[in-house]
Amino acid sequence: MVDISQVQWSTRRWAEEIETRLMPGGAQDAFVNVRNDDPREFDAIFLGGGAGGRFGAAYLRAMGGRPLLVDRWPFLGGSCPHHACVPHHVFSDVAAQLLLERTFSGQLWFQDFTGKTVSMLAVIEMFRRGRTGPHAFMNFQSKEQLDLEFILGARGRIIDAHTVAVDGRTYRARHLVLATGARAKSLPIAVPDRGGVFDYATLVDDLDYEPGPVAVVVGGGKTAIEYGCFFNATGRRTLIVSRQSPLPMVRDSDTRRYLIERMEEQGMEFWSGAELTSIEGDEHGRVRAVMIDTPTGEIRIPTDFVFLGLGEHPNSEEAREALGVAVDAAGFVKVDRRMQTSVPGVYAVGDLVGAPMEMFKARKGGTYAARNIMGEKALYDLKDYPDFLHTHYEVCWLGLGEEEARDRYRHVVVLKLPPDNPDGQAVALPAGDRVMLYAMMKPQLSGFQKLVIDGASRRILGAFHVGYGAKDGFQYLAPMVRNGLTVDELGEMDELFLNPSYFIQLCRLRAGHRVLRDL
Ligand code: FAD
Ligand code: KPC
Repeated sequence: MVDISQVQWSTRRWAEEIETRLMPGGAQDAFVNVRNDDPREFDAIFLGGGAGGRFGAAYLRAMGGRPLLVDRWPFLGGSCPHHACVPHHVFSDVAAQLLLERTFSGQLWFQDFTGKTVSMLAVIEMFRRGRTGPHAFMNFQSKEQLDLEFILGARGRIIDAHTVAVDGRTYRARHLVLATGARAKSLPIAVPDRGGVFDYATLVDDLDYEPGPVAVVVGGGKTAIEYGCFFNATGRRTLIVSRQSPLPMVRDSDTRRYLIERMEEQGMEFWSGAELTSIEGDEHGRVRAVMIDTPTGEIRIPTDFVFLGLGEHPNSEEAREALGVAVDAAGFVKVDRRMQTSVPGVYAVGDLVGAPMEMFKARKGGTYAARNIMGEKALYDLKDYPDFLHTHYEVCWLGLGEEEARDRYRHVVVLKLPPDNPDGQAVALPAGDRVMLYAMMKPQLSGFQKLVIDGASRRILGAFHVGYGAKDGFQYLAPMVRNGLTVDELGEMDELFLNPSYFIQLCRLRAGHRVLRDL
């Protein structure tokens, strides 16, 4: 172990130290940042230093408590910077950039992209090299700015509700916070053992060859579509194989249709009602082909690259065995609104406790556990929250889709862009940041937006946006909508025109009507 409690490392030094520990055969000794001169007992051990554990520990420390963070990886921040959100955003940036390159290939200053394939391996190796930057910052910020104590690069073993063994020592605390996250689900069929089948984690850790011309993606949820769009944008034939129709979480059919049409336009193939039934390996044990059961029969697809986007499984086994915490049918740890498990004094947060599998829930859950441990009665109320995903676009939404709104309200009004044009021609709106070239030269690619309104109360019920740059706005819009934001109030806001979402101006154009009308 390396005792770092008395040293102050720069982010560069942290990056070097982390890199050696991530390399095969590199250093394996743990970083121990524990103040042995502090006589106080720990208020909580956070087992897992991802978003949930790190934010929980930081909040508890800020309240004057003494947390100890333990993570098996040599950095804090967890799967988000290593396997999940950060690589996903890298790949989605690549997909958006390549949509632009392919759409305007050979025009203006764009190079001729005809028939070109972009190296996936090069993008992934670039990410592998770059990810230690955020890792290093997480350690630096946690130690030098947030004043956190931690042990990194060593697995924690739960002894009881107050005790964890790490790196040959035991640590005791008044409380235990389980924050061990989740892992990708695997396929219930035999998989060739020498490579070719990946999930979001193994893709970035293990890919060591340039995938061939066909990518088979299994699943229809966020990860399947996000990674599928990346594979497609690099120039590969991309099949999305799913039992159900893709993107069920986008609960507005106009928005979903716009997204699917755009992806199909880029050549993506949606094989819905289908199932991958077997994977064929070659003589070296690498994937050679897959069999897909479709509504019209079984089809063999030659490929050397299969990506699984099947959802996640909680890392709850150890807590169940050591403590007997109650879990649901899928293995997620059950918690109450204080983030307490069924075992007194033991809390759980983040992906370990189930949907939504999002950063805000992990981070906020951590802070609610901390507040309760520190004696406050803090109830986490998971209210209507905004959501997003990427295709080649950024897609954001909140509240009700049009169909759901019509089921619940009598006078539903819809404001949307582009309008349904009588001759079916694409309209050069919405136009805004990052879609101006599309608006001028390929209008059907310039995005889609929709507001769903209750005409009787004039309240906003839902908002949907396909484009770029609206994600930040949705974070702030969501609580306003929850608090009853009306068309009139939204129309009264000051837009920074040409802004990514046209909601303000659309509302202003209609707010004068006593009886609201569609637009
Ligand atoms: P994690 O961050 O996974 O942390 C768990 C930690 O526990 C890990 O660091 C692990 O090493 C440690 N651990 C486990 N067992 C032990 C043990 N016994 N001893 C020591 N340490 C242990 N969410 C968003 O909001 N935005 C996004 O863009 C986004 N993109 C995503 C993309 C993908 C592909 C995926 C899969 C998820 C994405 N998410 C995104 C979800 C987000 O990554 C998770 O919700 C979040 O990382 C969960 O944080 P956590 O703290 O619960 O778990
Ligand atoms: C990009 C970045 O900030 C690293 S991922 C965040 C991990 S954490 O702050 O612990 O939620």
